[in-house]
Amino acid sequence: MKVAVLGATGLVGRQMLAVLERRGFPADQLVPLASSRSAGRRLPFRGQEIPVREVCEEAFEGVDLALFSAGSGPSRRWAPEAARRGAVVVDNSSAWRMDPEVPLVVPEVNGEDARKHRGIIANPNCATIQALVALAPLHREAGLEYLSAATYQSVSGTGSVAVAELEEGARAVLEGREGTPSVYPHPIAFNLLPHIGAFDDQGVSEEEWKMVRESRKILHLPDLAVSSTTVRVPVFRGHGEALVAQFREDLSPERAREILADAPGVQLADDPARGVYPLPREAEGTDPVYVGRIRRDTGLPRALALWVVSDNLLKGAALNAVQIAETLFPA
Ligand code: 11C
Repeated sequence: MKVAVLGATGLVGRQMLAVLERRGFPADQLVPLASSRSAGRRLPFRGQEIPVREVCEEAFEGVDLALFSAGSGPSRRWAPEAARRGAVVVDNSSAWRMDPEVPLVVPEVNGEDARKHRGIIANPNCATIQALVALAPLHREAGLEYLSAATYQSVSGTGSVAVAELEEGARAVLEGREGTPSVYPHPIAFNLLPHIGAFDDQGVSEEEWKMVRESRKILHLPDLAVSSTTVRVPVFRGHGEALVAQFREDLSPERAREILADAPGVQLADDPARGVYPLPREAEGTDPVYVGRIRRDTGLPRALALWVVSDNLLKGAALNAVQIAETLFPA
């Protein structure tokens, strides 16, 4: 089997290679692809250094699986081309997510949707994935009616330039210098930016709409009520989310813990009296969606509050994409 990775030199692309290798994905040949800027670089895979090729139409010839993480523009340009040549594309950008012909898949939640693909499958936004891995098992038990999500999203969600901006910004503050932000509209170090993606004329950000629309599509709940405020925080890796979920049936925190203890992809970290709750620095580099601080919501009836953390580059991106591919190409 021939596997191409477009955007292979980016933060997520490099994780895709690492996850393919770590999980023993049955690839006979790997073709890392990128723009002309990165072509010629070499990337490690299974003990070898594989040269990165510039993406072009012919690069998809004979490819069975193409993992894309190069942004929406390249995805719009190349995904139909790769699919036309017979590849299944798992695309990590937002380009195809809301296309009714394209399944949007979190394997633990709606893995069966992947089989309905017509050549392209969309990988959801990181913040949506981790919320739904935690909520879907509770929804199956009690029927989700309303979700409120306040997110705390790390700078690696923006890319390596933002990671460098946080590093340099933190150094600048500690040395008493003025930092000059270029990626974000304000300094991110020692700050909180309630601004991820552009705002619409109602004041809702693109990231907030992703939480709303993607959750509805993945859960097959087109009318689900979702409120969201998405915030960029000065953390390198790992997104946190404060969720309030209201259900049709009453669901106790004890029952929710029982369900989540056996839920695929979930790791409970819920003993707050002993200081045990999910933390981005503990989640970094690991696969699970960590769930803790499970309690009855103090404001709404039949509602639970939860704190959910996961590595946005792994379950939020590369790992979920490879898991989708595994459902179609089992080892
Ligand atoms: C962030 N969630 O943390 C974004 C990154 O639609 O896949 C991924 C953007 C997307 O900024």
